[in-house]
Amino acid sequence: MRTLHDNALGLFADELTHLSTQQQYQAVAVTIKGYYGKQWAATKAQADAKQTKQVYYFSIEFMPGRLMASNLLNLGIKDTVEAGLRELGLDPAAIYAAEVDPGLGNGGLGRLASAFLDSMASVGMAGNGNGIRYQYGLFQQRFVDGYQVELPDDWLREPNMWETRKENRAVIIKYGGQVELRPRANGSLQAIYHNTDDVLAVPYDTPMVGYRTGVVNTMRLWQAESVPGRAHNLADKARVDAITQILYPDDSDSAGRELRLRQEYFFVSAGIQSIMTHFKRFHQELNLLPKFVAIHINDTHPAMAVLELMRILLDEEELDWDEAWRLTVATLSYTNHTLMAEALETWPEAMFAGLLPRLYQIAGEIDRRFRARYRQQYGDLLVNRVAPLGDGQLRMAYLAVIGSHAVNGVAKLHSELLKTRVLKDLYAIFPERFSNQTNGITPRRWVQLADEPLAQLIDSKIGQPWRRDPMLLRRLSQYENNDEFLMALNAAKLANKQRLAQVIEHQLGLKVNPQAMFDVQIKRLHAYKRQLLHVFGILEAYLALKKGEKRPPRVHVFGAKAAPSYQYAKAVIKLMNAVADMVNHDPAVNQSLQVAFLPNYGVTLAEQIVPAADISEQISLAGTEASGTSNMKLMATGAITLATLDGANIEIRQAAGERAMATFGLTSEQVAFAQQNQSYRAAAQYEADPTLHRIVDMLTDGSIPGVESEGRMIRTELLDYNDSYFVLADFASYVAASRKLDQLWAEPKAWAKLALANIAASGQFSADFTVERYGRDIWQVLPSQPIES
Ligand code: GL7
Repeated sequence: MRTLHDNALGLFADELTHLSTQQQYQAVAVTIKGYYGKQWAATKAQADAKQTKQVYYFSIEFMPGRLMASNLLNLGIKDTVEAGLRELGLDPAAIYAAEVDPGLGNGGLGRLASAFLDSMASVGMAGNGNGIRYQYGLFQQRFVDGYQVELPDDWLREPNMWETRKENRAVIIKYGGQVELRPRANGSLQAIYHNTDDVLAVPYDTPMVGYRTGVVNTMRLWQAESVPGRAHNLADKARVDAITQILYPDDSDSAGRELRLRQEYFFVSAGIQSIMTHFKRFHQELNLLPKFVAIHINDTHPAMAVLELMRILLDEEELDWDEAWRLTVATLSYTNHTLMAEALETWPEAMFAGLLPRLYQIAGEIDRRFRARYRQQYGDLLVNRVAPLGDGQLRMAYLAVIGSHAVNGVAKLHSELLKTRVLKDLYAIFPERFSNQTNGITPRRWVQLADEPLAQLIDSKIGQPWRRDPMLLRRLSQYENNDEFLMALNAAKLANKQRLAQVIEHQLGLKVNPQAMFDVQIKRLHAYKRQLLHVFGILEAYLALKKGEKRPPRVHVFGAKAAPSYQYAKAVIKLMNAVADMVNHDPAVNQSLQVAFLPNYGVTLAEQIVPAADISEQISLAGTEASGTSNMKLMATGAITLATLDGANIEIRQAAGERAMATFGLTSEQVAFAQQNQSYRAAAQYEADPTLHRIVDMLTDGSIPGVESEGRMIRTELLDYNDSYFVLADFASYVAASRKLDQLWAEPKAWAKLALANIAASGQFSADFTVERYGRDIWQVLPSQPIES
């Protein structure tokens, strides 16, 4: 700990114990950097020396979460450092809590990207992140009078201790202007740009420390700055800075705005330029590019990688079209993350051509060749539907499929629906490109760090090897009839619930009963995820309790942000808070029913909620949630899933066993059938079920104070617009499944046995396995040797 004292003095010219917790955090961070700095350099040196193939994961979002505890765990020095800190009279937990959580993403998609970086380092794969260093992350959510209020997330106000600015690796990004094509001596065309608007992209590198592998990979985030000497006034500078100032707070929907297009080109062009520079330091032959480089397009936002790589190979490397195209397709791969049609990004041709004229020309040529190549065989109609240009738009998802050698969905059902619905026509042309790669999570963050009581219990029974290989959790099955173990499992859960109860009391001033069943739904607020169905379940219990029925006590815990412009989602938030108020203040029910809606859901809050959950609500309308990943985190810490047969829920049920999950609701086939035949009548459900009738009426008859306009909006969606997400259709079976869990709760050992079945089966959802499958099926990259340092 000598270095820690020196670092404190060096940074702040004061003794460690005199510093603020934030300053202590910074001193500890600098000390930790000393541990991994060598490994980081060695990882790069070994990759260069051995020429290992590099994966570049292009993602417009990353949500790494706080990194201090995770870095210590992965370096294998967490216990030692914590003991040292305590000896100095410092509190490790308080120091960890001083770190800001970089919320550079909206939800599951961004979190998955970060899990993959952690996993690639942890299986020894050479994996790099490429994204944007937003000055402001996803908004901070507050509730005022039950309404969502958004505050800016000024996450860089305190210094970011992990990143390193690499000014010497900055590149220039060109927007706008005109392109002139001049014939070269060899007959190819030279592109000359006039009057472009140039912006400097400066990389900031953050280490991704592997779990006890010695591997330290890099997440590279780019920041926009004026090219030195070229900003003529403050307005110029402000326009440039705006490019990386804010994260678009839209979940799934494409943000049809020019600034978003600028952001996308910014990190795609910067990333590809830096990849090419690095590649060319070692190789003269461009045809080796796919042998040493894999570029992954994470969802549609970086799809213009197809155009940018073509531009560089054609214009800068002077390859002919066919060779450039062959290399581009062989280097790129694409993951689709959603079934929401509105999220298949498209750009108006005029806007795209104005901002990126050369890329637009290349898109036109890809479109022309695609049509010429496939028209005969597949017919004009099909080709028109999926060509890169159509209806005056550039269709980025189609471009991504056409320009990649591999395309995947993120759970079995989702990948099937891509083939049969969303990307059906392109599947007809390129069937060999399609595969499934079910999502994963990092059990290090969610079990080892967030759920220490469980992790220690597991260690005490099967030792520590599961920490490296989570498939070994299967060995816990031998305790399924061991009463002592089952009671210990319940005790570990109770400890986590007590901790969450403190958070709830601190944040909401609400005292909840830790002995109650904790029923958790944590995810973005979206109509298809059906938080409304959960609210209806709460109202069902409320009415039953009011009538004097007995129910085992439940605490409903929510976390959810709504996109600021998504009015329906915001109305549901207001309703949730109003129902919480009504229930929590009603002495006739609040011994058995409580609702805690914690504001500002994100990675850090999830770390407190996940281990405390008894029930995991995964209740999206079947056929709408691509995969989900909170479902995996929650099962890994022993929650029992209350679920529709959607996304990865289906695979979780297969893994844990049918009995270990409470399922309900229409299947995706039934939903599709009802939609095709327009056979669903929401009003008929409302008329037929008196409880449902009563609940829907409560929205507007004043029973729930303060939701007049929101209640009307929701009622209109349900009855006048025929309930787009089948909430009323699934209500009865949802309540029945939930009531079964009430019965199970009465038998703590039976409950613990099912929790155990989930924990023991959770290993297969480690993202380590997911990235290994991507490596084998898509990137042609093997997990490699530990670093020799
Ligand atoms: C999402 C999906 O909605 C979610 O089901 C999936 O688990 C996640 C990661 O693959 O990707 N797609 C998307 O646009 N967001 C998601 O979370 C924001």
